[in-house]
Amino acid sequence: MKINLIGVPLHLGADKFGCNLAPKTYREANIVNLIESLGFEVFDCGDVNVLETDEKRKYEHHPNLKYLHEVVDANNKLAQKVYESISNGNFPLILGGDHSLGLGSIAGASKSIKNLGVVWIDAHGDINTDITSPTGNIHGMPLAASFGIGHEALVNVYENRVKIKEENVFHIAGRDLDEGEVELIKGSKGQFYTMDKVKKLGIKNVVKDMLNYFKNKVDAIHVSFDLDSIDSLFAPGTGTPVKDGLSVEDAKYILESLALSGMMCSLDIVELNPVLDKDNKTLDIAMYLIKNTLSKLKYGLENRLTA
Ligand code: HAR
Ligand code: MN
Ligand code: MN
Ligand code: MN
Repeated sequence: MKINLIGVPLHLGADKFGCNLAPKTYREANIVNLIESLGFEVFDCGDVNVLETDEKRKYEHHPNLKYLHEVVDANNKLAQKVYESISNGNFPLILGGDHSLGLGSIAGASKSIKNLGVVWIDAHGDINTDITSPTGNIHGMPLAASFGIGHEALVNVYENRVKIKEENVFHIAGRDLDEGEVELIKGSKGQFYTMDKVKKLGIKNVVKDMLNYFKNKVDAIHVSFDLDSIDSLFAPGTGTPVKDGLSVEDAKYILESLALSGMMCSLDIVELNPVLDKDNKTLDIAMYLIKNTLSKLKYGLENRLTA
């Protein structure tokens, strides 16, 4: 098994410049060496090519889906890379870019894995639609679209099918939810462990619930980690920072537990905005989390094989 790096220099889904520079920032910080030092073979698949556009063409394709064509195009390309990586027996590490890339990651992973679970770690719900979104930013919509709710251009990204079951979603660290999102969560079959709930239960119990929930339920789990899930005090370098979030150690514990479970098949790390970062604080956290998570992945594979 190799680690496949896939860069996604996309910011159009956030409509804010900066996170498109993150893949380059990770590479300059020697992410390849870091992963190799853990004993993995790394193959860098390079960056997904993002179409050029300009501000004036934001609403060219839809009045409340900014840069729809460009975001869908990038996600189609990403999905194919993720699909190829997993079906070749490798582990794709997707480096964003804005979180609209979750569309492509999940589309690709769910083509390889029939009954895919998704853990979405995020201050935001990312379950808006073109109708509920107050911003029109597609990075606020990918999770809902993946379980079939939203505009058909997003639901049918890459392939005309619903990618995951709503009940296969486990969302952690939500604390900045829009009205429409709160409504959707009320009647949802998915699991939503908001920050309030995390504080009440403690992170150990959240992880216990998560692993129990997925046991015998899914074939593998895609993990989508938005750096804004971490308290903005520690991780200021994201486009939409929110305070009162996870500690770095909480995030590490969630990700390591998933790696150790042997169920994790792919990982997104999204929303690093190097332009907004302070003293590389957020970059350093991202690198620290990647290092610790991947270092547990081997043990996870052994668990899976001996289970
Ligand atoms: N909920 C808001 C919206 O829909 C903000 C979404 C921000 N999303 C991300 N990804 N940073 O989580 O626009
Ligand atoms: Mn266009
Ligand atoms: Mn997000
Ligand atoms: Mn977010």
